[in-house]
Amino acid sequence: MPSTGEDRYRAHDYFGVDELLQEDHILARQSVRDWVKNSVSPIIEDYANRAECPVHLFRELGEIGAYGPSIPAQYGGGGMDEIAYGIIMQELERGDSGVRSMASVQGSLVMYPIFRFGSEAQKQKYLPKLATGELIGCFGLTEPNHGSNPAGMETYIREDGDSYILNGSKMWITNSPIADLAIVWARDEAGKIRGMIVEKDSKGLSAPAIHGKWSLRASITGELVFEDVRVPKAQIFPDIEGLKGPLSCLSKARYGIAWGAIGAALDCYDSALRYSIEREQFGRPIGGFQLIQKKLAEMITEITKAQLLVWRLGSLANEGRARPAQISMAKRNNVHMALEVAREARQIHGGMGITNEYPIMRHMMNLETVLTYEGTHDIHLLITGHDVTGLNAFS
Ligand code: TGC
Ligand code: FAD
Repeated sequence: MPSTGEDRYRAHDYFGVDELLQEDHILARQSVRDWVKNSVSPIIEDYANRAECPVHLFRELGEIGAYGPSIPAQYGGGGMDEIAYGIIMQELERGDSGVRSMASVQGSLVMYPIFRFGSEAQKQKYLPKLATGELIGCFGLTEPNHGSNPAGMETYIREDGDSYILNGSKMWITNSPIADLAIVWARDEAGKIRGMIVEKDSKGLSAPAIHGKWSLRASITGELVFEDVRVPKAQIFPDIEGLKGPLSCLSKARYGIAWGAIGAALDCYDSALRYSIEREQFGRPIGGFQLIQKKLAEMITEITKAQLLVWRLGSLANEGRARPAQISMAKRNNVHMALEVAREARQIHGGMGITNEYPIMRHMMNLETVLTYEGTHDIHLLITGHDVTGLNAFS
């Protein structure tokens, strides 16, 4: 069995997907992997334990090009393809789902809508500073009474001269208490969903933190409360109306999560494999017992299937052919797979598996959120159900 460093990583590439990667994919993966090893892994258990967000990482994530890897370089993005974007998310989530969330929200839910739907002035003003992490953004879609069904949103805008007046609230918003700006989705007087960039110092805007999370503890989550917030018309996205706007952003982020979850699974698998060789019971390594081998064999089988799924999805995305329903299937499958791998890895570690000597419980708890946000496990199942039957379970 490969014993150290890169050998171990190669052992995780069971079907040789690496041979399908380009040089820039490998380079991006290596540089993010190195950064995670040096800047995330040594501190993350402590931050998660204290339920504190390592905010200093926002700038560093900008330096390694983790924000908007597939957004064109002229706007500060990485100018890379969708597979590079996925691989970067995988390596970040190998460190922690909350760190991957920092990058997902900034790149896919804040930079992407500005790039895709914003005016040229909005792009010039915000994208370069978001790309470096000088500005931090958040994405407000979910409301206290409308999670899985954002079409029911109650947050609204009404016209007032050169501005709109925004009222309502958003719930469970990653980064909101520390964000400089929020992408907010609200209904206009005609009932259409509009997107806008709301700056944090706007009068009437507050962003209280949500406390008491047992999951994604190194990520900060909060509300967005709007009380007669004046939003200049120049801050509205000119090029999009309707739920398609926010859902397109979700497609982008869900794609990254499908890759990212593999990183969490690999970290759990790697730890379990190593432990199974080192830990002896009944006079021999526990990895020699058939029941432990069954767990490990099933873990790497499921990881490999997930790798092949995102590889193909990435190829389709590069051709602009990845359908939302395919992205839903990959997000659902891969996150569930990672959670199952974490649970099996926890068992292989025995009692040690519940401690923060190992990353397993942190990944497992994080993945409970990942299973729910960006569309719950069951909502993605229903999206597949709709796709294959043509019958919509939502209406
Ligand atoms: P429906 O009628 O199906 O669609 C309305 C319009 O949107 C289009 N569309 C999409 N476009 C792009 N990507 C997608 N994934 C799309 N899904 C739908 C659709 O074609 C249609 O376009 P048009 O031109 O005909 O108007 O809408 P529905 O109201 O029936 O909703 C369906 C449903 C339930 C699947 C949708 O509402 C949904 O996905 N719900 C889940 C909500 C969700 O995922 N929320 C996530 C909030 S953000 C978050 O969690 C961030 S976590 C951040 C972190 O990483 O920390
Ligand atoms: P609900 O929609 O109330 O669902 C509750 C349960 O009912 C789920 O099991 C669901 O699957 C099930 N259910 C709902 N409808 C149906 C149906 N039709 N058929 C069968 N079952 C159904 N949102 C943002 O906008 N921005 C963010 O940055 C963001 N970050 C988040 C960070 C964290 C840590 C968390 C936990 C959430 C975040 N979210 C964010 C919100 C997230 O997207 C929602 O929690 C998620 O979409 C589910 O909504 P809900 O929690 O209101 O659950």
